[in-house]
Amino acid sequence: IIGDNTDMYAQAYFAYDSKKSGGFTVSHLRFGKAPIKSSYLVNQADFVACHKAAYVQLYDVLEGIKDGGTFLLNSPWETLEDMERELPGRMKRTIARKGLKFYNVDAVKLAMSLGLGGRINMITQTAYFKLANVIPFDQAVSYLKDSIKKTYGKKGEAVVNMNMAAVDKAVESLVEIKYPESWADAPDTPSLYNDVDPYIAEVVRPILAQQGDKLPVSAFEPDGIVPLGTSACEKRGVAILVPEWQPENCIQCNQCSLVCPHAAIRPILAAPEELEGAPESFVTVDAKGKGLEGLKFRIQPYVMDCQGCGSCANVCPAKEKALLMKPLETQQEAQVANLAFATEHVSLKDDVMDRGTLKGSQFQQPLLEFSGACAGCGETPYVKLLTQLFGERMIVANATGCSSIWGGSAPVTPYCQNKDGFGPAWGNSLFEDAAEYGLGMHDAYAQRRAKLADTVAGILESEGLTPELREALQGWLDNRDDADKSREYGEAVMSALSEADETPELHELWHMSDLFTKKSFWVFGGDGWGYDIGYGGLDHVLASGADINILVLDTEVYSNTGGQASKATPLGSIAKFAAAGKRVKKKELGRMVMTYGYVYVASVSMGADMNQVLKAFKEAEAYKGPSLIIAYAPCINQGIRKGMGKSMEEAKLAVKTGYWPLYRFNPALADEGKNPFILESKAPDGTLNEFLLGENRYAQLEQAKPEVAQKLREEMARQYQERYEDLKTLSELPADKTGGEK
Ligand SMILES: Cc1ncc(C[n+]2csc(CCOP(=O)(O)OP(=O)(O)O)c2C)c(N)n1
Ligand code: SF4
Ligand code: SF4
Ligand code: SF4
Repeated sequence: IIGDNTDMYAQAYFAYDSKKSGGFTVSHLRFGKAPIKSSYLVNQADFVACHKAAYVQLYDVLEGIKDGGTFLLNSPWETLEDMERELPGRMKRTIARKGLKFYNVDAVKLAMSLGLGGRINMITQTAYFKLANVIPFDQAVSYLKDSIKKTYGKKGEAVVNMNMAAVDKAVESLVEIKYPESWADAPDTPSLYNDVDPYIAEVVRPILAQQGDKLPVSAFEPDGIVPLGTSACEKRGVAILVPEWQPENCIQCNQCSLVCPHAAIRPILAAPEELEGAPESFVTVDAKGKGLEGLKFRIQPYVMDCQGCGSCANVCPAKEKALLMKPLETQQEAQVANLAFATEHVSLKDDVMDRGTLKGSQFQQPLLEFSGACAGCGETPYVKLLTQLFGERMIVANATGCSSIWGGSAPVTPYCQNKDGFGPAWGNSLFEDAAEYGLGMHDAYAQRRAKLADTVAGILESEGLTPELREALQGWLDNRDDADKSREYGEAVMSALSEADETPELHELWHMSDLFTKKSFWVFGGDGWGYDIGYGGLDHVLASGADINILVLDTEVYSNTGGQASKATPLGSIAKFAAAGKRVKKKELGRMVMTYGYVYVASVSMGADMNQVLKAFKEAEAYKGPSLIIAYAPCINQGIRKGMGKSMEEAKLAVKTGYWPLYRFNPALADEGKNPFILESKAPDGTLNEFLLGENRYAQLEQAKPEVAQKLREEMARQYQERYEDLKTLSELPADKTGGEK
């Protein structure tokens, strides 16, 4: 606005942390009468705005503000009393010592009241123009309104009107905070964190606070090794609304926990004696279900890790919702204390229920937690579930893409370990080579385990072994390809070894102990990887026959780089490089791969059928050969109009309308004389149009080119009906005509 409507020169840069949307962003804006020839970030500012209340604690947002500058805060704190209580001492001192003009706007409250949810940008921009006085305010308002029409016009009139109202009302919400001089000597506020681990205190915390550039090289380990599970220290506290559990309504299905993209809501099972001394608000009910007799049940929200998407509450199937979204500040104190109590006093009960069931899987510790994914992300719930099923023996090769960013970006890692120190071993190489990278890991392990088997066989030929050790070694040799038994016999070998006399062979065995348990090999990536850039490798690995599992997280665009079209982008969808709607249909990766006959293939959608996802994951893992699972993953790039909190509902609609088919192709069934192909979705229900118009990627074409959109939609409906009929025919073929073989 300034660059286009004044005679001033303007320049803007953005600096981000490594989180996906919802992370920390600084917009550096510089303008003036003289041409701008430098390309530096702003480090001395006249005006600083902080748009998230939680950031006053996490960052030194006033670093570099000029004497007499202006500070605009968006927070629910409107009075001096609120500010006295909430602002850290360091911030108060800067405000007073630099004589800042200090304003607050409760933009969230206003945005909520206008139906804008957490979208506060028009309110804060208006407040900026009011305070900064760069352009006469009336003119600024009219420029803002023009920009609204330009930016949001395609999203429909309702969105435009809400944003117009935001501009009109913003100034009413602006209050000046008259602070006392005594703030100049405000004492330091105690740190929010009690970090005992020096790596967290000395490396992670400064990087999280955007002070990483100031760390000396010597702060890092020379070998580059970093601890795991460090996302747990973040406690970002960025959700506006968080779930509150209503125990009386809960049917204990654990679906909330399954769908949470951030592992920020979990069921807890407690023995009555563990509840002694529990806080009053640590409410529990009798646990329901076989194997849970005598235990108490509770749903525990992790409110400081929650991203506020609302997916848990939306998916809750209880007759009266058992989760209600409430402002963070109403929940924080009690739930932080409840979580601390649970962590310290209640043990994890992961052996009371079959971990392969929906409910039982959620009593397992997720070994992916608090990742940097966007609120409501459709990718993370799949991977989190995999870690609950196989995490302690998973080896993961991750393609570059969102999953490598939310899965492993400095300074924290969301992959963690269980109480015995086991968890997914995870690596990211390149965008284009994840499958080959995974195959390399697989082959290296195969080679090393073959060596272990030789060593064990050699030892078994020797004399003088204790009966326990002999039995354990033989048991391992006979069951080394069975996940549970290989671990059990491996543990038996280890305990028998500790009693045995040390010989060079037994010593060697000791050093190979990480190989006893059969590993579970996984390759993860998005559709840009799996359908396009990594496709050659994916095909090669599937064709190799190796026992390796590939999960394609299909957001139908290259999500990490902002939504470019891939071969998975469907006909009629707008994407970058397909601005006028894609004119060719989506590549049918699953059907192509099924032609091999010996590859396990599944197409799944968590929001549509959670149990089918579980079945596919378990079958793929158990299948002694290559597997491919293609998972429908809602994403912010799709522009779901109901919001990302409804991503599970959207994924359900995708299946009902015939847009996304559900099936499993299990070659192991062919060995039993059965048809390996099982179609698990019904015929398109005729509501495809409603589904498509609920997502900007389709609705925008309707607005821009209604006739083209209409034609493409008709073509889509025809194609999806035809695909359904093809799949139905395949599912009804006699077993020997389906091509499934090992
Ligand atoms: C060879 C190569 N080209 C381009 C990139 C830039 N790049 C990084 S992630 C990404 C998009 C990944 O999209 P997708 O595989 O669909 O995964 P998603 O982000 O959707 O999970 C691109 C283009 C890269 N890292 N390497
Ligand atoms: S609101 Fe979203 S992030 Fe928070 S607990 Fe629910 S599902 Fe998880
Ligand atoms: S989804 Fe609802 S009913 Fe099910 S466990 Fe969670 S809170 Fe309870
Ligand atoms: S897949 Fe989409 S929603 Fe998930 S982290 Fe990436 S951009 Fe965000």
